[in-house]
Amino acid sequence: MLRIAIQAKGRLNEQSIDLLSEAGIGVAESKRKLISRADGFPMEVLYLRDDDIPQAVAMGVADLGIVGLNEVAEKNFPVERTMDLGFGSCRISLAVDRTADYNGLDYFRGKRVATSYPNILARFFAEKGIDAEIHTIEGSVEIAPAVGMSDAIFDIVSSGGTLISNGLVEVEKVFYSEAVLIANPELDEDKRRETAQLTFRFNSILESRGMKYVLMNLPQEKLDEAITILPGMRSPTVLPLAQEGWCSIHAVICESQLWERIERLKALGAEGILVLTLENMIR
Ligand code: PRT
Ligand code: ZN
Repeated sequence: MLRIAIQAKGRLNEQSIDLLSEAGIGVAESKRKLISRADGFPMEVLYLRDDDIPQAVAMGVADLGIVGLNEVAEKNFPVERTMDLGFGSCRISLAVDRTADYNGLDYFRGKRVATSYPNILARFFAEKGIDAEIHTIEGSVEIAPAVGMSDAIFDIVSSGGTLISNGLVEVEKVFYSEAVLIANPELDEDKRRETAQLTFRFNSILESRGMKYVLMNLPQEKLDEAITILPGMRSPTVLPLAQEGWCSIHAVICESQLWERIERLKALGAEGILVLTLENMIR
């Protein structure tokens, strides 16, 4: 039986539980428990602080983990990055006071930079040949320059709102992160098979995101033209209608192309167009 570590509370908790649940795996939301048994899959769920997940997976306390790539890269424990999960996107950036005269990376020479990601920052500065003082602080990194603790910060940025409200400006985007599925590198054969079942479900969920299932009625004589407009997993499905000369056509369309395709199909005479949300796409 697999044991997966997820964040007990915080930004990745809810989306981790949602992804498991979409994959047919029921997970208790009780945040007071350390561990619980999942429904619908041979799995136990371990609720941890995100900082502890890479180590728990490296040590085999958990077989799998869902955690930000930033934590994996910072901690540098030996774990396999099995799959990118498409949520929790952010970047870790260098930011300086809005009024600073920033002129490129050389600005940081001899400067004090506050961060909760000293290893990622040290690797970046070493690669660029910049000699700076890295100050590790745990929380509220963004206030460090205002209270005189540092000249700059290296912190997670998502919308950029936190930087602006602290009078800072993002000057270098260093590391891009999203939630990832990590695995202990020494899983036995049974656990590898179960992990493959899990990633198969996750992949079909991620692939279906942004896809729509479209049904419409179309005059039979326009069918060939409609097929050139509609993609499909193989080709669109076409069914006869009781009314002579008409057919029903079904296809999967990427959300970004949806309206453009529908306008072209309407121009061909398509009627009764239904657009449905796709839950899974199994190739
Ligand atoms: O208690 P525990 O240790 O488990 O949680 P935590 O407080 O350490 O982490 P948490 O829940 O804040 O974040 C978990 C993970 O979410 C991070 O490791 C990232 O992988 C991811 N993530 C995505 C973010 C953000 N977006 C984010 N915006 N983590 C933090 N932030 C913070 C950031 O530190 C800054 O203070 O949000 C602020 C910036 O946001 P904007 O939108 O104002 O730019
Ligand atoms: Zn944390």
